[in-house]
Amino acid sequence: MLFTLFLKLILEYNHLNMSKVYLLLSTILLPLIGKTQLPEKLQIQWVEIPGGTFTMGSPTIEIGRDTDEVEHEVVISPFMVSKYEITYDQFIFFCKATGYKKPTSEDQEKGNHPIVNVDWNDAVAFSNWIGCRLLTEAEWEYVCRSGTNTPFYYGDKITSDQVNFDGNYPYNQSPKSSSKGKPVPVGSYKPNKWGVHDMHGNVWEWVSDWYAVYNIDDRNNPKGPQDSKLERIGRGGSFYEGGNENRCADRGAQIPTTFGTNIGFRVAKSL
Ligand SMILES: [Ca+2]
Ligand SMILES: [Ca+2]
Repeated sequence: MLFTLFLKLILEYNHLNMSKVYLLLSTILLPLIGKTQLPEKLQIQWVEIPGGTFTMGSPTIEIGRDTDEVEHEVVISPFMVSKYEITYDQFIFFCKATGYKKPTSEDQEKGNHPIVNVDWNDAVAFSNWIGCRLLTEAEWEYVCRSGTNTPFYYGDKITSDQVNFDGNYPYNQSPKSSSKGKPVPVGSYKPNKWGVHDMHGNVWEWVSDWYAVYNIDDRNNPKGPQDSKLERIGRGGSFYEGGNENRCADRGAQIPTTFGTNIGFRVAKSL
């Protein structure tokens, strides 16, 4: 309550962008007023990810790849990842608890559908509030692959029975399949080998890195470039894209203030 009042006062007197002010203040003030919690029924469900080494990127022979997917070896420390994309109910609880601006609910299905229409700053603000963080891009791909090295964790093909993607644009000469044309409730499809759902499709997931050419010498838990670049990264494709963009290695780049009905996020925490 104290935090919300303070935030509103600052905004009213300075006419500032709420996302940026919240980001700044949340890191300073939230530790002072105690950690805030989601209620029991909205708690994040966590999956523990083992540490390991994997090849990030795609082989040059992979169908549909882009040149920004240069293969390189990366070492990842163990961490926790949310089993599902963050949902509408989880994000709106955060908005109500803090006074944070609600994303537009036009074109948004509620309940345990993934939250959409959130920009990168919104995703970071939520993550800060629950004492978590976004995944790094390398962590994201490591979780998606879950020990596999194929274009998808299912192998080299997907259908719309496996992934919420636009099956009108199939991958690798697979037969066409249907398109739902919208997000579905999180966890509607089978999880990957590590028990994590919707890493392919449903909604794009913001990760923490700036977009740049991979620094293949940055091998241990890479966090991407530290100096400010233009775009942040989303991973995993969505209901709106065909097979190519739903591959493990595909990299989506958007300016951080981008939002849309096909962009959400999931969260991580270090062990
Ligand atoms: Ca997803
Ligand atoms: Ca791409």
